[in-house]
Formats: sequence, structure tokens, C-alpha cells
Amino acid sequence: MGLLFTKLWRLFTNEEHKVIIVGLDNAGKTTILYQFLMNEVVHTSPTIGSNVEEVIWKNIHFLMWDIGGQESLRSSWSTYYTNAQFVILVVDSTDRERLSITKEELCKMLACEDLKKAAVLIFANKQDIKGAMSAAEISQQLSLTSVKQHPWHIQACCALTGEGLYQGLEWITSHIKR
Ligand SMILES: Nc1nc2c(ncn2[C@@H]2O[C@H](COP(=O)(O)OP(=O)(O)OP(=O)(O)O)[C@@H](O)[C@H]2O)c(=O)[nH]1
Ligand SMILES: [Mg+2]
Repeated sequence: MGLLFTKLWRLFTNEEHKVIIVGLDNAGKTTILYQFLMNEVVHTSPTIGSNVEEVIWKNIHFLMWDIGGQESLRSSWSTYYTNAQFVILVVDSTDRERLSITKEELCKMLACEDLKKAAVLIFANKQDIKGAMSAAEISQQLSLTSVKQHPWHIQACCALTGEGLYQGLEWITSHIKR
């Protein structure tokens, strides 16, 4: 009965928060998704299509979509945007050469009507690697301060150790409570 009530409550209050995880290939999206799900580092291979998992944290239910980041798949990202409350953009902080491509993809995303109300969390991932760009540097390169229509936050992290991931989720959670 309790379970039924919970399910009905969620159905009526729409209390499942859709999160889409995007970013270029090799950024660490799938690694992050499974850290959230299982607190473990899983062996990944490039995602073709997407992975979707329900992640429950502090009693909040998230439906997290991890979308493949290879160039040929990026045009399909927009098919996942409907009803997404949050975008997690994952950046490989060692990938200086392709940061401008990430910036282009971010601009395209933010212009999409379906994401008009979405808040954006940027993970500056792979901070364990020597020479990784800092969150401040990535923020500057992506011109995040010029993003005015969306709440955004950048968080340095390492998906292998989990460091920084929950601070990011905490920021998302604070937006749900608002
Ligand atoms: N050193 C280091 N390696 C990481 C980190 N996060 C992910 N990786 C590695 O980066 C590689 C790519 O990770 P994935 O999670 O598969 O990347 P993805 O963004 O899902 O890539 P696509 O599915 O192709 O879009 C894997 O070998 C991961 O183990 C990190 O924080 N530090
Ligand atoms: Mg993947």
C-alpha cells in the first residue's frame, strides 16, 4: 500500500526530475552516471545512443539520461530535451583542443526552446590528470558569465574517485527546493 501510494504520489506530483548528461565523447558521462547509480567505477565503451537510469539521492528521484557524445550522435541530443529540468554538461578538462566545440554545442543547446527552463551544471571532469584545466579556466573559455537566461554552476570533479560529483548534485537539489 505504501509503495502504491509513493508511486501514485510521484505520478501526480511529477516528482521525477529529468536530467540529461551531455558532452563530447570521452568526457566521462557514462562513468559519472554509474558513479551516481552504484558508487563504483564501471568499465565503459563509447555510448551509442543513450543509457538511462533512475538515481535516488536524498529521497529525490532523478531520471538521468546519458547521451553518446560522438560527433555523429550530437545532432540527436535535441531529441532528448523534452521536459528536461537539468542539463549536466561534462567536460574533459584535459581536452583543450576541443573546448571550442563544447562551447558551440552549449550555445546550440541553450538556444533550444525545450531547454528554456533548464538549469545547467557543468562538470569540469578528470581533475586527477596533471595539467587539467581548472573550473575557472573552463568557465572563462566557455564564456559562462554571459549565460544569463539559465541558472548555471561549474563544478570541478573526478569521476574515478567521485570527488566533486555530489557537490554538483547538491547544487541541482538546491534548485529543486527553490
Ligand atoms: N583519469 C580519469 N579518467 C576518467 C575520468 N572520468 C572518466 N574517465 C575515463 O575516460 C574514458 C571515457 O569515459 P566515458 O564515461 O566512457 O566517456 P563518455 O563521455 O561516456 O563517452 P561517450 O560515451 O563516447 O560519449 C574512460 O576510460 C573513463 O574511465 C576521470 O575523472 N579521470
Ligand atoms: Mg558514454
